[in-house]
Amino acid sequence: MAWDLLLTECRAATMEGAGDGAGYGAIEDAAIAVSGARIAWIGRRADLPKHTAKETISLGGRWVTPGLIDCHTHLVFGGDRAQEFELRLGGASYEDIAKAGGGIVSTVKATRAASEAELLESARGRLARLTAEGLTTIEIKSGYGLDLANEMKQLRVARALGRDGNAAVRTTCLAAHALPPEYAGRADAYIDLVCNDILPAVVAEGLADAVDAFSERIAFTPEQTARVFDTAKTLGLPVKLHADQLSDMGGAALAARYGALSADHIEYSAESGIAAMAASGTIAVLLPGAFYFLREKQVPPVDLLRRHKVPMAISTDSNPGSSPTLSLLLMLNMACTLFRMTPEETLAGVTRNAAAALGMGATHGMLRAGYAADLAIWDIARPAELSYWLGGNPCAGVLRAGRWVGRAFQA
Ligand code: DI6
Ligand code: FE
Repeated sequence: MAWDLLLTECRAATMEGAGDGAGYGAIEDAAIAVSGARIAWIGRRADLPKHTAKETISLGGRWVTPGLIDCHTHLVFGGDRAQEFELRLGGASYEDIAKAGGGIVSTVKATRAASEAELLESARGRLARLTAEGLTTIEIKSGYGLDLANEMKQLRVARALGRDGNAAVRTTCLAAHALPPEYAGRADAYIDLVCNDILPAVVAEGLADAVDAFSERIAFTPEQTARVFDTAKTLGLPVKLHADQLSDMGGAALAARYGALSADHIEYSAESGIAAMAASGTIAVLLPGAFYFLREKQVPPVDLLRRHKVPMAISTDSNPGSSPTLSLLLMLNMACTLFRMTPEETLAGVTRNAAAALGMGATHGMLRAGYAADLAIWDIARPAELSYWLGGNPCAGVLRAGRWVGRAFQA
């Protein structure tokens, strides 16, 4: 066998079977061979077949995991919402602020006012913070444009970030995120615009890999959401849903009815919705940053998800209003402390299950021959450390599609 790169003397958390209580799929004293953009071989070093490698690097016992995957972000936006944070600390609720014309709509104003170059520069800086922590794949949503030109602008910026090559970028059109001010009192007319104009144009330009919506009292009804999903299906795109974040809207069941890739947040989902997700293969995406930052009290139904065997993903929900974070590792810690998840579940949540939430489970999220050579290398003694530290960054190197994106260790 002729390989481009051979990594030896490492410990691999392959994540095979992980999240099902099978451990991290760990291989002690492992070797990992890369050819081109893919993993060519992985196993115990003692079992290495006869080979040549253009380069061999000893990792000195470091741990290797799949590159981390953040499967739910709103990374491209203008402005910030620090002032709204102060209002909330003074007693106003997230919903109060949204109803008073602030909230998402204030970020819409700032995003519309920003040029494409400005949005690209600010999002690029944020993405660099995430990739420094071992991220190799990210999903980025629109939803702060809320008209044809500005939704397209946000999605073009997300695609441009993908062309930078440091992370694989999956884009999601979230035009049904909030009601733009010019449609006040005319939500159905705005949904007409989304279905008749925005989604078809976005698909024609190849700008979206999926469609999302926010079904909530302060956003869109289940009926309006269903119209958006029907259009997505007609256009051939998979769907995802911001479901039951602030109240039980039957969102989990609605997402399942459309075979959604994921239902996200789901703090308030009922057991019938969780059972429907299990039947449709819909992934639960849990977002502890938003839970923490909004001081939410209702914990997502983790025990029900376990009982119904719904795979759980963890994500930053990185956005200026409800989860202004640029640390996926911090979300692992919060998922353990706030949601009582195990470190193994949370690591599966940012690898294998996050890949599934993006429809990428056949190529990403595990260390396996044939899978993408997306690897994160860690200065840790055991995988649980990834959810243990509150801040700090033990990432020692990142390989993405077989190329070094960062490498901070001496071979
Ligand atoms: N739920 C969220 O947590 C984000 N979007 C959504 O539908 C928040 C977006 C924001 O407040 O700007
Ligand atoms: Fe979100």
